[in-house]
Amino acid sequence: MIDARVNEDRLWHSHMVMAKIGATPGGGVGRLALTDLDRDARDLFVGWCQEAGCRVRVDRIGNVFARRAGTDESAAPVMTGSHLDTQPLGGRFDGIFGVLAGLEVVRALNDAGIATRRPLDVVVWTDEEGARFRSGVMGSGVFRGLGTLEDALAMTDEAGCSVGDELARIGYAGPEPVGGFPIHAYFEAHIEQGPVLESEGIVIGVVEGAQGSRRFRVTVEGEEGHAGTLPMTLRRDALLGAARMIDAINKVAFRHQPHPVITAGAIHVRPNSPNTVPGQAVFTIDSRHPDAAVLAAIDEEMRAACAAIAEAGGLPLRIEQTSDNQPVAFDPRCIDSVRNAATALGLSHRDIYSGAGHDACNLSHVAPTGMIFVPCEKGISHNEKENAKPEDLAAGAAVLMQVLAEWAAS
Ligand code: HGY
Ligand code: MN
Ligand code: MN
Repeated sequence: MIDARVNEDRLWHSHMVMAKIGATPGGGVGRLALTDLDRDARDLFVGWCQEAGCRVRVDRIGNVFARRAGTDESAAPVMTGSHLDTQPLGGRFDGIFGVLAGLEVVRALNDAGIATRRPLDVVVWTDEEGARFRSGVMGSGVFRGLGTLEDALAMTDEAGCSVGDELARIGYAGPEPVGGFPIHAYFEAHIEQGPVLESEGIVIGVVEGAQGSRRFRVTVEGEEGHAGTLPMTLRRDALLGAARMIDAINKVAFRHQPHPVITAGAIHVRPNSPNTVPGQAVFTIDSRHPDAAVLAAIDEEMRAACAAIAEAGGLPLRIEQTSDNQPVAFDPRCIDSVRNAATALGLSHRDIYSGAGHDACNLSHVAPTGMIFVPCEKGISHNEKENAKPEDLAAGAAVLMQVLAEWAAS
């Protein structure tokens, strides 16, 4: 064990200062990727890291790397991090804890005057949530070679703003190539975003892996018409069709045991007027399951269900898959490191599987990867009420410090 101590108050205070950027009336945070608010959060993080003696570099997809030098600068770095972008009505800890826990490790090692052989990188990955640009885990995805940099830079939001233009506008279109360098190990600390740890009174989740997820954009074409004069029998109502499809995919989820989680989270209607029969509806599907084969089978069932409704209603249908994240199993050596660190620190812990996706899922394709979970209140996340305890965040950061130090010495 290294003789350094995490500062609980400093870690909590950093969260509260960061939470002011994009604070929402309901006590949460709304900080969409590559907005001015995301820029302000990145700038705050970069300033803190520079104060802590880190050298900061930015790659071409906007990933930010704050490096604490090691005694052997030629050695492949040990890496930690997460994301600072949030859901539109998100919380103060999802992603942010992983970034600030990494910074706290740097600060605590500095306080203790401890040098590591390997450099330590604390990373902010671009657009993990995919709430604005619809893919999700974008920065870490390009970093590991999932999709091309050009395609990611060309992605646009609903207003037609591209990732490339927004990166340039906020000053985070970095010069560094994306990925392509060796990483000795990657560890990410994150709130569980589920109820298990809190309900069992356990502080540390030793994360074994994460379920797979696929996202789709479904476009249903109908025909605009007058709400007062177009007879019900002559309508091609795109929103009604979409509603029936959403109900059908929800039923697909319950047909599979243990059923997956399928969500239609966003919808847009054209022209979106109370007295015009909708001519077009576009909605998203987020489908997840721990088993890749079941995920694929669910995909087929959903497509068939939507096609049957489209056929019956005379509603031309287009289903585009916008992401495909396979289930991942983290490296057993990293899982053991997390479990051993929790044990050495005398912290209650249990193995756990992640229902949420994380940047660590991408990093697991290019480095030995592990994750550390801490409880969040009632398991609530992607919600302004998301909350965590200072002592749990500190415990997670302490485990993170031990595993990073272990791997930085190996
Ligand atoms: O959606 C997810 O799983 C992550 O919280 N972005
Ligand atoms: Mn997250
Ligand atoms: Mn999230």
